[in-house]
Amino acid sequence: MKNSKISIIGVPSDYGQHRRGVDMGPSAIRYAGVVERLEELGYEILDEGDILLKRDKVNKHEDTQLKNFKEVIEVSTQLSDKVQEVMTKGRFPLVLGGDHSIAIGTLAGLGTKYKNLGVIWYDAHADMNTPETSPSGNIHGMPLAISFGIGDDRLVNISGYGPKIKPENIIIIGARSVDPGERELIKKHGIKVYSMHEIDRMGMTKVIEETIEHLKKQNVDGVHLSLDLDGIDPIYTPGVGTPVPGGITYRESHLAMEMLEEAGFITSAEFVEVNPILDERNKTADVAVALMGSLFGEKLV
Ligand code: NNH
Ligand code: MN
Ligand code: MN
Ligand code: MN
Repeated sequence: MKNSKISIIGVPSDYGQHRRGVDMGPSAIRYAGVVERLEELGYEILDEGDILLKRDKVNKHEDTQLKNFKEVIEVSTQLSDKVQEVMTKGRFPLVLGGDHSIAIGTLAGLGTKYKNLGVIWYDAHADMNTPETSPSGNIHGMPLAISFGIGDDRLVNISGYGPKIKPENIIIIGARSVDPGERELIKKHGIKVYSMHEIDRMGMTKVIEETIEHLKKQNVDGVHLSLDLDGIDPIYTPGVGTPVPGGITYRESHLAMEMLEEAGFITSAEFVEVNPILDERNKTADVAVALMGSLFGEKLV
């Protein structure tokens, strides 16, 4: 990674979905040794601690059917500010979730600096539902659509502007559970998707080569990796709220991270959906940290 200074931002939010425990994700990832692992690679790590959440979960639906709407707005706004602060200090934002709704805040922060940001969405899901198409009312199924301008206006305009990213700069990798409304948005906006079919068929090497090529052609001024641990097969990462079988393997994921590191263009990252309550002996957090190792340049020899 070009930037040798990393700031870790914990976001213990479970507001974007209905299963408790994912709020303990940042703790589990710290326990799995993220700071030591990255320091070992020569980075200067600053753990910024966690975004403070008021735990008085009211669960009022107000004028929307979206779950914990007010809380998600609050977390997103705080996180956006924190990401901006970290970038002002010239540091690499490494965000630890928390459920994937936190990406709304991460991207809101990043978008203040990067006007043509590339986004790699490593996930079993497309996270492109809207209040109208969502099967669950869970905001963690919506952050990608929200960030390119589709969804509840108040979420689209977090930090006072929106959209944050362009659909042509998005690449989804690992999709295998896509809802009908999401499929329509993918078609309508021409979002680039490497589903499990393409990964099986082309191999991860080609998938990442094309990803890098595409983002370079788009002339992006930064690349954000948003990695949902459920993108990986639940054999390796069982501690997630919505596991989907038939996912990306451990080895393929390492290869992907290593190739992204070699490309040298990742400017921020987030690792989300680690839920230690659903996990087996912190396996999922361990995988998250191992993948961070590869993303930040760990080499065997
Ligand atoms: N698509 C479903 C929904 O909108 C599930 C989303 N779950 C995720 N997304 N974990 O990454 O509720
Ligand atoms: Mn997700
Ligand atoms: Mn997912
Ligand atoms: Mn490796």
